[in-house]
Amino acid sequence: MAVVNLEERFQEKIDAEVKIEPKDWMPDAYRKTLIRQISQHAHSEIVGMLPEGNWITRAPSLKRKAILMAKVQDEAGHGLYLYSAAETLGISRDEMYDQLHTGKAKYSSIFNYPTLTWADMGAIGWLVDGAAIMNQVPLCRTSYGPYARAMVRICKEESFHQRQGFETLLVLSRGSAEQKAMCQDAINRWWWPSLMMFGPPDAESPNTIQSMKWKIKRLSNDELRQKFIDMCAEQVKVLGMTLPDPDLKWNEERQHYDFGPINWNEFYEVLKGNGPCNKQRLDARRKAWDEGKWVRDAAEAFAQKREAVRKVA
Ligand code: BYC
Repeated sequence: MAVVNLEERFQEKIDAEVKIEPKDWMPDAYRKTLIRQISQHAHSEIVGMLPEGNWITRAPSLKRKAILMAKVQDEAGHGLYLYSAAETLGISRDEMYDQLHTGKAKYSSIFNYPTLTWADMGAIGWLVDGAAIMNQVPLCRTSYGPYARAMVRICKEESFHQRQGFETLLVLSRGSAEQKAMCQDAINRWWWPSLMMFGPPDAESPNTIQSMKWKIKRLSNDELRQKFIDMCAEQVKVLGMTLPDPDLKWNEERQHYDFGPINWNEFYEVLKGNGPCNKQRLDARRKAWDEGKWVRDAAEAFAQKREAVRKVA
Protein backbone atom coordinates (compact mmCIF):
# COMPACT_ATOMS: atom_id res chain seq x y z
CA MET A 1 0.00 0.00 0.00
CA ALA A 2 1.27 3.49 -0.82
CA VAL A 3 2.63 5.46 2.15
CA VAL A 4 0.05 8.20 1.58
CA ASN A 5 -2.75 5.68 1.98
CA LEU A 6 -1.13 4.15 5.01
CA GLU A 7 -0.83 7.57 6.60
CA GLU A 8 -4.45 8.37 5.82
CA ARG A 9 -5.62 5.11 7.34
CA PHE A 10 -3.42 5.68 10.35
CA GLN A 11 -4.94 9.13 10.93
CA GLU A 12 -8.44 7.70 10.48
CA LYS A 13 -7.73 5.21 13.24
CA ILE A 14 -6.49 7.97 15.51
CA ASP A 15 -9.55 10.09 14.74
CA ALA A 16 -11.80 7.11 15.52
CA GLU A 17 -10.05 6.70 18.90
CA VAL A 18 -8.61 3.27 18.00
CA LYS A 19 -5.40 2.67 19.96
CA ILE A 20 -2.19 2.15 18.00
CA GLU A 21 -0.40 -1.04 19.06
CA PRO A 22 3.30 -1.97 18.66
CA LYS A 23 2.85 -4.17 15.58
CA ASP A 24 0.61 -1.69 13.75
CA TRP A 25 1.98 0.41 10.93
CA MET A 26 2.84 3.93 12.09
CA PRO A 27 4.60 6.91 10.48
CA ASP A 28 8.29 7.16 11.37
CA ALA A 29 7.73 10.60 12.87
CA TYR A 30 5.01 9.26 15.19
CA ARG A 31 7.36 6.52 16.38
CA LYS A 32 10.18 9.03 16.85
CA THR A 33 8.00 11.47 18.79
CA LEU A 34 6.78 8.74 21.09
CA ILE A 35 10.28 7.40 21.73
CA ARG A 36 11.38 10.95 22.55
CA GLN A 37 8.49 11.68 24.89
CA ILE A 38 8.24 8.29 26.63
CA SER A 39 11.99 7.95 27.16
CA GLN A 40 12.18 11.52 28.45
CA HIS A 41 9.33 10.69 30.77
CA ALA A 42 11.10 7.50 31.98
CA HIS A 43 14.35 9.39 32.56
CA SER A 44 12.43 12.01 34.56
CA GLU A 45 11.10 9.35 36.89
CA ILE A 46 14.54 7.88 37.47
CA VAL A 47 16.34 11.21 37.88
CA GLY A 48 13.35 12.35 39.95
CA MET A 49 14.32 9.80 42.61
CA LEU A 50 17.47 11.76 43.42
CA PRO A 51 16.18 15.01 44.99
CA GLU A 52 13.85 13.05 47.28
CA GLY A 53 16.28 10.20 47.93
CA ASN A 54 18.46 12.93 49.42
CA TRP A 55 16.04 13.17 52.38
CA ILE A 56 15.41 9.49 53.18
CA THR A 57 18.10 9.38 55.85
CA ARG A 58 16.94 12.69 57.32
CA ALA A 59 13.15 12.19 57.42
CA PRO A 60 11.83 13.52 60.75
CA SER A 61 10.18 10.24 61.87
CA LEU A 62 10.07 6.54 61.05
CA LYS A 63 6.61 6.97 59.52
CA ARG A 64 7.79 9.78 57.22
CA LYS A 65 10.85 7.73 56.26
CA ALA A 66 8.72 4.71 55.33
CA ILE A 67 6.37 6.88 53.25
CA LEU A 68 9.23 8.61 51.45
CA MET A 69 10.98 5.33 50.70
CA ALA A 70 7.76 3.90 49.25
CA LYS A 71 7.28 6.98 47.10
CA VAL A 72 10.82 6.89 45.72
CA GLN A 73 10.41 3.17 44.97
CA ASP A 74 7.17 3.94 43.12
CA GLU A 75 9.13 6.34 40.93
CA ALA A 76 11.62 3.61 40.05
CA GLY A 77 8.63 1.45 39.11
CA HIS A 78 7.19 4.20 36.90
CA GLY A 79 10.52 4.52 35.13
CA LEU A 80 10.54 0.78 34.45
CA TYR A 81 6.97 0.68 33.03
CA LEU A 82 7.87 3.62 30.79
CA TYR A 83 11.16 2.14 29.56
CA SER A 84 9.21 -1.04 28.73
CA ALA A 85 6.60 0.97 26.83
CA ALA A 86 9.34 2.74 24.85
CA GLU A 87 11.04 -0.59 24.07
CA THR A 88 7.90 -1.71 22.20
CA LEU A 89 8.74 1.02 19.67
CA GLY A 90 12.05 -0.61 18.76
CA ILE A 91 14.62 1.16 20.94
CA SER A 92 16.65 -0.80 23.48
CA ARG A 93 16.96 0.12 27.13
CA ASP A 94 20.75 0.39 26.78
CA GLU A 95 20.31 2.93 23.99
CA MET A 96 17.95 4.99 26.13
CA TYR A 97 20.32 4.93 29.10
CA ASP A 98 23.15 5.92 26.80
CA GLN A 99 21.13 8.89 25.53
CA LEU A 100 20.54 9.99 29.12
CA HIS A 101 24.15 9.57 30.18
CA THR A 102 25.56 11.40 27.18
CA GLY A 103 23.13 14.29 27.61
CA LYS A 104 21.39 13.57 24.29
CA ALA A 105 18.02 12.89 25.92
CA LYS A 106 16.27 15.36 28.14
CA TYR A 107 14.54 14.79 31.47
CA SER A 108 12.17 17.12 33.27
CA SER A 109 13.70 20.50 34.10
CA ILE A 110 12.21 20.34 37.61
CA PHE A 111 14.73 17.80 38.88
CA ASN A 112 17.62 20.19 38.42
CA TYR A 113 16.66 22.14 41.52
CA PRO A 114 18.00 21.32 45.01
CA THR A 115 15.98 20.01 47.98
CA LEU A 116 17.12 22.27 50.81
CA THR A 117 14.73 21.47 53.67
CA TRP A 118 12.26 18.80 54.78
CA ALA A 119 9.42 21.04 53.58
CA ASP A 120 10.72 20.47 50.04
CA MET A 121 9.44 16.88 50.31
CA GLY A 122 5.97 18.29 50.87
CA ALA A 123 6.29 20.88 48.11
CA ILE A 124 7.52 18.26 45.64
CA GLY A 125 4.58 16.01 46.48
CA TRP A 126 2.01 18.76 46.27
CA LEU A 127 3.36 20.83 43.38
CA VAL A 128 5.65 18.57 41.33
CA ASP A 129 3.51 15.45 41.56
CA GLY A 130 0.45 17.68 41.25
CA ALA A 131 1.76 19.12 37.97
CA ALA A 132 2.73 15.62 36.88
CA ILE A 133 -0.82 14.30 37.42
CA MET A 134 -2.37 17.25 35.63
CA ASN A 135 -0.17 16.45 32.65
CA GLN A 136 -0.46 12.67 32.92
CA VAL A 137 -4.18 12.06 33.42
CA PRO A 138 -4.84 13.02 29.77
CA LEU A 139 -1.98 10.68 28.81
CA CYS A 140 -4.09 7.73 30.04
CA ARG A 141 -6.05 8.39 26.81
CA THR A 142 -3.00 8.88 24.62
CA SER A 143 -3.21 7.18 21.22
CA TYR A 144 -0.37 4.66 21.74
CA GLY A 145 -1.72 1.65 23.65
CA PRO A 146 1.32 0.63 25.77
CA TYR A 147 1.94 4.24 26.89
CA ALA A 148 -1.74 4.79 27.76
CA ARG A 149 -1.91 1.57 29.80
CA ALA A 150 1.31 2.38 31.69
CA MET A 151 -0.11 5.77 32.57
CA VAL A 152 -3.22 4.37 34.27
CA ARG A 153 -1.27 2.77 37.09
CA ILE A 154 1.23 5.61 37.28
CA CYS A 155 -1.56 8.16 37.77
CA LYS A 156 -3.08 6.17 40.62
CA GLU A 157 0.24 6.18 42.44
CA GLU A 158 0.93 9.83 41.62
CA SER A 159 -2.34 10.84 43.19
CA PHE A 160 -1.27 9.20 46.46
CA HIS A 161 2.06 11.03 46.15
CA GLN A 162 0.35 14.34 45.76
CA ARG A 163 -1.87 13.83 48.79
CA GLN A 164 1.02 12.81 51.01
CA GLY A 165 2.90 15.95 49.91
CA PHE A 166 -0.05 18.16 50.70
CA GLU A 167 -0.47 16.50 54.09
CA THR A 168 3.23 16.99 54.87
CA LEU A 169 2.83 20.71 54.16
CA LEU A 170 -0.43 20.88 56.10
CA VAL A 171 1.30 19.56 59.23
CA LEU A 172 4.11 22.10 58.83
CA SER A 173 1.63 24.91 58.16
CA ARG A 174 0.01 24.22 61.53
CA GLY A 175 3.31 23.95 63.38
CA SER A 176 5.74 26.40 64.97
CA ALA A 177 6.65 29.75 63.42
CA GLU A 178 9.83 28.16 62.04
CA GLN A 179 7.90 25.28 60.47
CA LYS A 180 5.44 27.71 58.90
CA ALA A 181 8.31 29.75 57.48
CA MET A 182 9.96 26.60 56.12
CA CYS A 183 6.67 25.60 54.46
CA GLN A 184 6.24 29.01 52.80
CA ASP A 185 9.86 29.09 51.68
CA ALA A 186 9.55 25.68 49.99
CA ILE A 187 6.37 26.76 48.18
CA ASN A 188 8.11 29.95 47.05
CA ARG A 189 11.06 28.05 45.59
CA TRP A 190 9.10 25.25 43.87
CA TRP A 191 6.18 27.24 42.44
CA TRP A 192 7.71 28.75 39.31
CA PRO A 193 9.81 25.68 38.33
CA SER A 194 6.60 23.59 38.68
CA LEU A 195 4.86 25.80 36.13
CA MET A 196 7.76 25.19 33.74
CA MET A 197 7.17 21.42 33.90
CA PHE A 198 4.33 21.85 31.38
CA GLY A 199 6.82 22.93 28.73
CA PRO A 200 7.24 26.17 26.78
CA PRO A 201 4.25 28.39 25.90
CA ASP A 202 2.15 26.94 23.06
CA ALA A 203 3.44 29.60 20.66
CA GLU A 204 7.01 28.36 21.26
CA SER A 205 6.28 24.63 21.45
CA PRO A 206 7.50 22.97 18.25
CA ASN A 207 5.84 19.61 18.95
CA THR A 208 2.39 20.43 20.30
CA ILE A 209 0.37 20.87 17.10
CA GLN A 210 1.46 17.56 15.55
CA SER A 211 1.30 15.69 18.85
CA MET A 212 -2.27 16.88 19.36
CA LYS A 213 -3.22 15.83 15.82
CA TRP A 214 -1.89 12.37 16.61
CA LYS A 215 -3.65 12.50 20.00
CA ILE A 216 -0.40 11.81 21.81
CA LYS A 217 -1.16 15.03 23.68
CA ARG A 218 -4.80 15.79 24.43
CA LEU A 219 -4.32 19.25 25.91
CA SER A 220 -1.70 21.87 25.12
CA ASN A 221 1.07 23.01 27.49
CA ASP A 222 -0.71 26.30 28.26
CA GLU A 223 -4.09 24.66 28.83
CA LEU A 224 -2.63 22.24 31.37
CA ARG A 225 -0.60 24.98 33.07
CA GLN A 226 -3.73 27.10 33.51
CA LYS A 227 -5.68 24.16 35.00
CA PHE A 228 -2.84 23.56 37.44
CA ILE A 229 -2.66 27.22 38.50
CA ASP A 230 -6.44 27.31 39.05
CA MET A 231 -6.23 24.22 41.24
CA CYS A 232 -3.26 25.37 43.35
CA ALA A 233 -4.59 28.90 43.84
CA GLU A 234 -7.49 27.34 45.75
CA GLN A 235 -5.56 24.60 47.56
CA VAL A 236 -2.96 27.03 48.93
CA LYS A 237 -5.74 28.74 50.89
CA VAL A 238 -6.29 25.51 52.85
CA LEU A 239 -2.63 25.61 53.84
CA GLY A 240 -2.95 29.23 54.92
CA MET A 241 0.08 29.98 52.72
CA THR A 242 0.50 32.09 49.56
CA LEU A 243 1.83 31.49 46.07
CA PRO A 244 4.77 33.78 45.21
CA ASP A 245 2.99 35.65 42.43
CA PRO A 246 1.70 39.19 43.08
CA ASP A 247 -0.26 39.07 39.81
CA LEU A 248 -2.26 35.97 40.74
CA LYS A 249 -5.89 37.05 40.61
CA TRP A 250 -9.23 35.45 39.76
CA ASN A 251 -10.53 36.68 36.42
CA GLU A 252 -14.32 36.50 36.44
CA GLU A 253 -14.60 36.92 32.70
CA ARG A 254 -12.13 34.17 31.82
CA GLN A 255 -13.21 31.99 34.76
CA HIS A 256 -9.53 31.37 35.40
CA TYR A 257 -6.77 32.82 37.53
CA ASP A 258 -4.54 35.38 35.81
CA PHE A 259 -0.88 34.97 36.66
CA GLY A 260 2.40 36.84 36.30
CA PRO A 261 5.17 36.33 33.71
CA ILE A 262 7.15 33.09 33.80
CA ASN A 263 10.92 33.41 33.49
CA TRP A 264 11.37 31.37 30.29
CA ASN A 265 14.99 32.37 30.14
CA GLU A 266 15.56 30.35 33.32
CA PHE A 267 13.71 27.37 31.77
CA TYR A 268 15.87 27.36 28.62
CA GLU A 269 19.05 27.73 30.69
CA VAL A 270 18.07 24.66 32.75
CA LEU A 271 17.38 22.75 29.51
CA LYS A 272 20.84 23.70 28.24
CA GLY A 273 22.38 22.12 31.34
CA ASN A 274 22.88 25.31 33.37
CA GLY A 275 20.40 24.66 36.21
CA PRO A 276 21.63 24.48 39.81
CA CYS A 277 21.90 20.67 39.89
CA ASN A 278 22.16 19.45 36.26
CA LYS A 279 25.74 18.26 36.65
CA GLN A 280 25.13 16.63 40.02
CA ARG A 281 22.09 14.71 38.71
CA LEU A 282 23.82 13.37 35.61
CA ASP A 283 26.96 12.48 37.55
CA ALA A 284 24.84 10.51 40.03
CA ARG A 285 23.10 8.58 37.23
CA ARG A 286 26.39 7.83 35.44
CA LYS A 287 27.98 6.66 38.69
CA ALA A 288 25.00 4.38 39.42
CA TRP A 289 25.33 2.92 35.90
CA ASP A 290 29.07 2.28 36.25
CA GLU A 291 28.79 0.83 39.74
CA GLY A 292 25.89 -1.40 38.68
CA LYS A 293 27.95 -3.12 35.97
CA TRP A 294 28.71 -6.15 38.14
CA VAL A 295 24.97 -6.64 38.77
CA ARG A 296 24.20 -6.54 35.04
CA ASP A 297 27.09 -8.92 34.33
CA ALA A 298 25.96 -11.33 37.06
CA ALA A 299 22.34 -11.29 35.83
CA GLU A 300 23.52 -11.93 32.28
CA ALA A 301 25.80 -14.82 33.36
CA PHE A 302 22.97 -16.35 35.40
CA ALA A 303 20.53 -16.10 32.48
CA GLN A 304 23.05 -17.80 30.19
CA LYS A 305 23.67 -20.58 32.71
CA ARG A 306 19.96 -21.19 33.11
CA GLU A 307 19.46 -21.24 29.34
CA ALA A 308 22.28 -23.82 29.00
CA VAL A 309 20.64 -26.05 31.67
CA ARG A 310 17.27 -25.71 29.93
CA LYS A 311 18.79 -26.83 26.60
CA VAL A 312 20.36 -29.94 28.14
CA ALA A 313 17.17 -30.94 30.01
N1 BYC B 1 11.77 19.76 31.00
O1 BYC B 1 7.44 21.10 21.94
P1 BYC B 1 7.44 20.90 23.41
C1 BYC B 1 7.24 13.09 37.18
C2 BYC B 1 11.41 20.05 25.92
S1 BYC B 1 8.24 13.19 35.87
C3 BYC B 1 12.66 19.37 30.07
O2 BYC B 1 6.33 21.53 24.17
P2 BYC B 1 6.45 18.24 23.98
C4 BYC B 1 7.78 12.83 38.53
C5 BYC B 1 10.72 19.05 25.00
O3 BYC B 1 11.13 17.74 25.29
C6 BYC B 1 7.61 14.53 34.89
N2 BYC B 1 12.42 19.47 28.74
O4 BYC B 1 7.57 19.33 23.74
C7 BYC B 1 8.84 11.99 38.71
C8 BYC B 1 11.19 19.53 23.65
O5 BYC B 1 12.54 19.16 23.42
P3 BYC B 1 12.99 18.03 22.35
C9 BYC B 1 7.88 14.30 33.47
C10 BYC B 1 11.22 19.98 28.38
O6 BYC B 1 7.13 16.93 24.14
C11 BYC B 1 9.37 11.80 39.97
C12 BYC B 1 11.22 21.05 23.82
O7 BYC B 1 11.36 21.28 25.21
N3 BYC B 1 6.66 14.21 32.75
O8 BYC B 1 6.13 13.27 36.94
O9 BYC B 1 5.36 18.36 22.98
C13 BYC B 1 8.83 12.47 41.07
C14 BYC B 1 10.00 21.74 23.28
O10 BYC B 1 8.82 21.42 24.04
C15 BYC B 1 10.26 20.38 29.29
C16 BYC B 1 6.63 13.88 31.45
O11 BYC B 1 7.64 13.65 30.86
C17 BYC B 1 10.58 20.27 30.66
N4 BYC B 1 9.73 20.65 31.62
O12 BYC B 1 5.83 18.67 25.40
C18 BYC B 1 7.76 13.30 40.88
C19 BYC B 1 5.27 13.80 30.84
N5 BYC B 1 9.19 20.84 28.61
O13 BYC B 1 12.68 16.73 23.01
C20 BYC B 1 7.20 13.49 39.61
C21 BYC B 1 5.28 13.40 29.41
C22 BYC B 1 9.47 20.74 27.32
O14 BYC B 1 12.17 18.27 21.12
N6 BYC B 1 5.78 14.45 28.56
N7 BYC B 1 10.69 20.23 27.16
O15 BYC B 1 14.46 18.27 22.19
C23 BYC B 1 4.99 15.45 28.07
O16 BYC B 1 3.82 15.55 28.37
C24 BYC B 1 5.62 16.40 27.08
O17 BYC B 1 6.80 15.82 26.59
C25 BYC B 1 5.91 17.81 27.66
C26 BYC B 1 6.60 18.65 26.58
C27 BYC B 1 4.62 18.50 28.05
C28 BYC B 1 6.84 17.72 28.88
